[in-house]
Amino acid sequence: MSLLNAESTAFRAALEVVRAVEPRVADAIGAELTDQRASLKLIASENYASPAVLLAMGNWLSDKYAEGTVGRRFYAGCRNVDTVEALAAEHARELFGAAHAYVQPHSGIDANLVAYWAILADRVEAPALKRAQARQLNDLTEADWFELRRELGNQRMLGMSLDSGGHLTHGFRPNISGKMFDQRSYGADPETGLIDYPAVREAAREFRPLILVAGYSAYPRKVNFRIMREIADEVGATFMVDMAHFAGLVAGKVFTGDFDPVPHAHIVTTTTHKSLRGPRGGMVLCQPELADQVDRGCPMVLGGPLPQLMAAKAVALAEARRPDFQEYAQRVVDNARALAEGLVRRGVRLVTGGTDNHLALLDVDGFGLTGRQAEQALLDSGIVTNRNSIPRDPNGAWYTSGIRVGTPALTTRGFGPEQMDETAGLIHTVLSQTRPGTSKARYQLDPAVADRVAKQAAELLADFPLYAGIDLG
Ligand code: DSN
Repeated sequence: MSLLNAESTAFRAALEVVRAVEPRVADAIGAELTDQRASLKLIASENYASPAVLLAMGNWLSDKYAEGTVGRRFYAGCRNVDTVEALAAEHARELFGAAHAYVQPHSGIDANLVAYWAILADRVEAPALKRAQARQLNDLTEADWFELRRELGNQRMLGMSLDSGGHLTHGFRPNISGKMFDQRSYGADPETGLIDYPAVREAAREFRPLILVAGYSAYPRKVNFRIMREIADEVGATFMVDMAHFAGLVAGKVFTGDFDPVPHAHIVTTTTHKSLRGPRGGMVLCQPELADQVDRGCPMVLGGPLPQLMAAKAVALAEARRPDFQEYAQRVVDNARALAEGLVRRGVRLVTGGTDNHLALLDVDGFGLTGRQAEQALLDSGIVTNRNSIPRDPNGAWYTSGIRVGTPALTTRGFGPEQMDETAGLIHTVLSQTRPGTSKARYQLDPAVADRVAKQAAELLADFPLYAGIDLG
């Protein structure tokens, strides 16, 4: 049986088995494939994992508890979990040139919490913490906990501001990190949208953070991690990089030298499902001195590891070590540039004027629209994006004035610069034909225009079948 036939057989059989118990779940899984095939997916944080990655998740590894780390588990019978966890960590170390890899985090937030805890435990002189680590957590008294909170609380974190493209988990209020840390933000230059390194240095000198965080979810440029590390060293901060968005570009050797965070940061966190194209999940890479604390992630911060996810991470990381992944990563960036240039040529304003990573941030204020109106109008037209704040956003974080677009998914699908330019044309058509309505959420778009664009999007997609080997019948 050819590999393509095997994929089709495997997914068909799996759905048949699910259908026998709860057909509505089987239907939803099938419908999701139909939806994903039919839309122009430009969400910068999404991708399409390979059939091998998807299949590695759906099996009996899921049935196993495995708190602890490889060879040191709180449960018996973990030898196969040890195998997949060790393989995933080995692939991660080799791929990124990291001294240590911890592959248990279930998500990016979890990975960041593991990292924050490891840094606190490593850096903060906290006798109560040392006592806590020497004993079972259950044995700690209320007084112990009080002392611990007093010692660890209110440490300082300096991270990128949300409206410059930073992430909630970098010390912002809607996330626990905003309660754990006294946070201050560095922003991008309001005129250029670019990180202002001298301003970051000044903020760090004044604030003297314990942790300097770099990384973003909506910044369309490269970050110079060598400079950021120099700043961290100058003020005695631990330098952490959250590379969730661009891990695939690091893995694919597009971001090298000053732009590769791994040699510069003390600790690097990531998700595995964005540009890295693996299963949903997280991961931490670190220098040897933090490894012991990072490995305490479960049970200190995380619930039991998900062995089926670690298996899928091992498969995805093995894929990312192949030469064709480097070609993929380069195409992601080339495609983003083509998309950005196509938008700018048609008169769309982009934050920073362009991109040198996998994403671009459109300022839709020029069309008289909020991000929310633009997002919905694009969705009506078969184009899936998400609204996003832009620097000095007049519409706040809910309605926003921006639309974020990214190329990892469509690049996996096979799109090249020519298709990205056509995509830019479709986006421009929708934005220029949409009129604001009576509220920041309402808008008017002639359904005939939306239908025409959706049809053009479908024609564009027809040449690039998604999961070509899978026919659910
Ligand atoms: N939700 C992710 C994104 O869309 O960028 C980040 O956590």
